[in-house]
Amino acid sequence: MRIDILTLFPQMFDGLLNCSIIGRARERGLVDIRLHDIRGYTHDKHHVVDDYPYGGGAGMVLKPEPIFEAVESIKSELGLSAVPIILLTPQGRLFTQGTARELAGYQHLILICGHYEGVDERVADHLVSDEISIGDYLLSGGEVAAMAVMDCVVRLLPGVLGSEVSLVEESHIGGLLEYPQYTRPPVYRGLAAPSVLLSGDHGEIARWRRKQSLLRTAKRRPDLIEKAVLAPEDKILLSEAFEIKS
Ligand code: 6GU
Repeated sequence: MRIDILTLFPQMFDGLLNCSIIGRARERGLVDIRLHDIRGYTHDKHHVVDDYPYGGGAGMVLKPEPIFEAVESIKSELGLSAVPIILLTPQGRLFTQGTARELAGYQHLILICGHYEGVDERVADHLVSDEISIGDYLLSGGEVAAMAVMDCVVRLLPGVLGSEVSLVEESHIGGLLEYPQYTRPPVYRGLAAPSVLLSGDHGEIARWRRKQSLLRTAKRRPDLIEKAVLAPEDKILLSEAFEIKS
């Protein structure tokens, strides 16, 4: 996959691009990530990228010209292939694991990081194919959101993770929160890991984990429990737990 990122702050991506999963995926040629400084597509002496909002009000708005020209330059380099052009903005549709899976199916993505009070709406209306937000809170710019989207997408690309890890991600968890994990030592500062995990009884371990996932999800994320596909045993388990507690 190739990912082109348009940003006013390309240096913000240095760490992410060179470490961990993304760093390794790039080294192995599984993803080609290119940064473009929006300022490089201005033509005036001072490389101005923003201007006052029409109609007045606080803050500055990103001008359309450098963004249109940057996207057109990337597209002309690539020929006619259909590529999603995604604007990262708090006004976008909410990014989920489903969105990540959808985006991982493309050969190429273009991500545009918004900044200041916003981006001239003609970019959203006539240049981009999608607008994405990563959640209901305000970041100072789209860069952190672009990094989150890119991280989620890259780890789904074939060959980036071991196959056993990706299978767990897709099927086992199934819309529930993860169960708690423990490792050695068995007792740390008097705190024991759950004995069932050291029992060697794989059936018991699987039941314990399922129960932990269900209870933790019901408690912390009732919105996810409502959407989850639950087996009859899951429902019995949940109703018992909540009868005892209430
Ligand atoms: Cl994509 N941008 C900004 N500025 N804030 C956000 C966001 C994006 N997603 C959540 N908050």
